[in-house]
Order: sequence, then C-alpha cells, then structure tokens
Amino acid sequence: MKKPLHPIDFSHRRKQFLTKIKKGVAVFPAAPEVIRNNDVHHEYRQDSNFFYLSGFEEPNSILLFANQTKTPFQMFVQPKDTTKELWEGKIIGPEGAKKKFGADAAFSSSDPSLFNEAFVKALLEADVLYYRLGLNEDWDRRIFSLMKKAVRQLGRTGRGFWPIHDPNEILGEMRLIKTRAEAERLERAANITAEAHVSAMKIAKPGMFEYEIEAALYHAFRGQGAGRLGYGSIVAGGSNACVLHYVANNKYLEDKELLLIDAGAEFDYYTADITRCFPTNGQFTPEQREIYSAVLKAQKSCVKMARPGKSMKDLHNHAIEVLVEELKNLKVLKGSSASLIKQKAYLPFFPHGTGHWLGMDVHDSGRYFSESYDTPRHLEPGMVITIEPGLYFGESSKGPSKYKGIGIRIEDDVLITSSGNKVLTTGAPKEIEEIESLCQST
Ligand SMILES: [Mn+2]
Repeated sequence: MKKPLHPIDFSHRRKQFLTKIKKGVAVFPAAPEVIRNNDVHHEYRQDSNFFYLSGFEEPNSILLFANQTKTPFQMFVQPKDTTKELWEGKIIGPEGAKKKFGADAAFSSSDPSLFNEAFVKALLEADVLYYRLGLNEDWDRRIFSLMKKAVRQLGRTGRGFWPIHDPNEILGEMRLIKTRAEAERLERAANITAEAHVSAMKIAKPGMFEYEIEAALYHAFRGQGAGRLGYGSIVAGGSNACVLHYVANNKYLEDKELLLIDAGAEFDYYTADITRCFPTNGQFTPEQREIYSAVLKAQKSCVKMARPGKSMKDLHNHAIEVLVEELKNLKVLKGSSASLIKQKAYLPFFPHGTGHWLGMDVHDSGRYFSESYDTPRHLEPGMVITIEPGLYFGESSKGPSKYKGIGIRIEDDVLITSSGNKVLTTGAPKEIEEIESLCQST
C-alpha cells in the first residue's frame, strides 16, 4: 500500500482567493465538452483553475465568487437526471454541490437564467470582474451581454463597464507555490512516471515500433493509478528526437539508434514531465555517448544551481554556458565562448528553454517575471520546475555528420526547498552506466 496523501484543502484555497479579489466578482465556467464525432466526446478533463478552487469534475458547471453577497461561493451544476445518470453515471446535483463541495448556494445550470441573474446581481455590487477572456467565445459573448444588462440596470450614472482582470494572475501565483499536499501529488506522479520510463528502458529493442513503447508507458501509468497522461507522450526513435513536439510515434526502432521518451503521468490533477534517452540495443555508440554526456553535464550542473534566489533565466544562461563549452570540445562550434553566446551560435543545436513551472498543467501557471514583468523572478521554496537542456542534430543539421540524427534531452522535475532543491524524478536513472545496464536487463 502506498502511503495516504494529505487531502487538498479546497475551502482554504477559496478563502485565499476571495481575500485577493476583494470587492470583485469572479466567474469560472467548467471546461467545455468537446465532440469527437457524432455523439462521442473527447475524454473530459476539468479546467485546472476550476478544479483548483472546487475539486468538482463535472462539465456544464459554473463557479461564481462574490465577496459582498451572503453567498460568496455559488455553484451552478447539472441537475440530477435519472436517464442521463443511467448512461453516464452519477450526477452530484445542486444539493450535493452544497453538501460535498462547500457551495454557499447551488443551482441548476440547465436553466441559464439562474446564473445570469445571480451574476448580474453580484456584478452590480462589485468593482471589478475576474474572468478569463479568450478561452471560449460563447462564454465571452455571454459575459459581455450580461455586463451590458448590468450597466443598463445602473441607469444614468455615467459609470462605464467593469474592468476585467484575468483571474489566472491571482491563481497562477497561488498555484505556483506548492503546498505539502500538492508536492505529494507531484511526487506520486513523478514516481509513477519514473517507473514507466524504467520499464520502457527494459522492454525497448530494435525491431519494435515507437507505439509499442508508448503503449507500455500508458500501461505503467494507468496500472499505477494515474488518471491520465499529463500531455501527449513523445516516443521518438533516432532523428525523430530532433522534432521537438513529435507525436506520430509510429516508426520502426533501428539497431544502434537512441530512443527519446518525453512522457508524464497525471495523478490527481498533478502531472510529472520526464525526458530520458537510451540506446535501443542497450549500448551507446561513441558519438551518442559524447552528446549524451554533454547534455548530462549541463543538466546536472543546472540541477545543482536550482535554489531560492536563482531564476529560470539564470538556469537557462548556465545551461547555455556549459553546452557551448561542450560543443567547443566536440568541435561543433569554434571561437570564443563569449562571442558564440552573444551570436547565439548554440541555437541550431539547443533551440528551446531549459525548463518551466510544473503543476496541474505541464506548463503550469504563474509569472516568470517580477510583478512589472521586467526582471526574471527568483525561485522560491515550494516551486516545482523542470530542468531539461538538450542537444539536437537533425537531418538538416549543420553539425559534424557523425552526429547526424542524434537528439538528446534529459529532463527532471525539481522541487525548490529552503536549502536548495529536491529532485522528484530520481527513480528514472540518467547516468550512462545505469541506463545501459537497465536496457540490457529484461
Ligand atoms: Mn518539459
């Protein structure tokens, strides 16, 4: 049995959020259901901010926050419906929303006028609206038309529209610093994902197809209780590794080529994000070893550097410095390091960033800069980041021909702590000897 996790305190999150919006009103529509074909839907996943504040997973729902009303947290949810429940499973309903999800008041969402009236009423007493524009055009139109209605109700006051703020600016900050319960879920996602990468190393052989490994990863994720993928798995053999967002996963794995896997399990709405590369036949070629060692050196050095007071930009600059030195040693680049860095001579080989915030979304919410968006912000205890430098020599690469087709990225998930950091993904080995011995075992 895995040790039980501390529960997520949704009511505490709501209290914090309500304090921050002051006299504002905030609206969160549930993620829309998306039709796949005819009457079949794509797999449903609740919107991250919606879930963060409610823990509520049903579609066709709305959260309405308004401090100055007697019911600061209102939910509009699907009504109970025995026929629908027969086909699709239990519906919580308004009563359940109050009892189990802490709503101060809850109503049916199937009668749109119930939300519309509550929203206009709350807006009339508010000074600002928190609503994320641009996610859903139907919703944008609905909100604008209700605001117009509210303005009309004000009469001739000379007052204009309510300013609209993106609630993600508040929630991004809240989500950025992980609580113990959140860190535990990320660690569980990381453990599940690491174990899946290890099993991929064990089973991959020349002659298999990328999708067989993709299927093995999914088996390992779901078999350990992960709800779903955190993002589409990248299972890229040979030069496919140089396609940064490769998704086809349908190539035959050749002897003497590397397999790059970038895949993460989502556990309880928190996702891991791990990348590992290993030789299909169990042994790195000398060229693969050279590039791998260069990336590993940069990656480990960045992990060492990750601590409060440093920024993501510092880590990226550091990765660039190490990789430029390594590329010079490998005779890929020539010249003074300072001018190579200034000219961005590394970009054809290292075209992406060194990491990102990680949490409910794989590229999680939260500012990367100071509040005025001008200087990189410092890392703080509780943040979880990825560290993922890479080097790529694609088919059209201008690098030495002996490196052609090699693409390497090594990615760990790192929790920033007061004394430095804790790597959550140590379960997936990254040292050459460990990888080779795992690949050679079955
Ligand atoms: Mn990543």
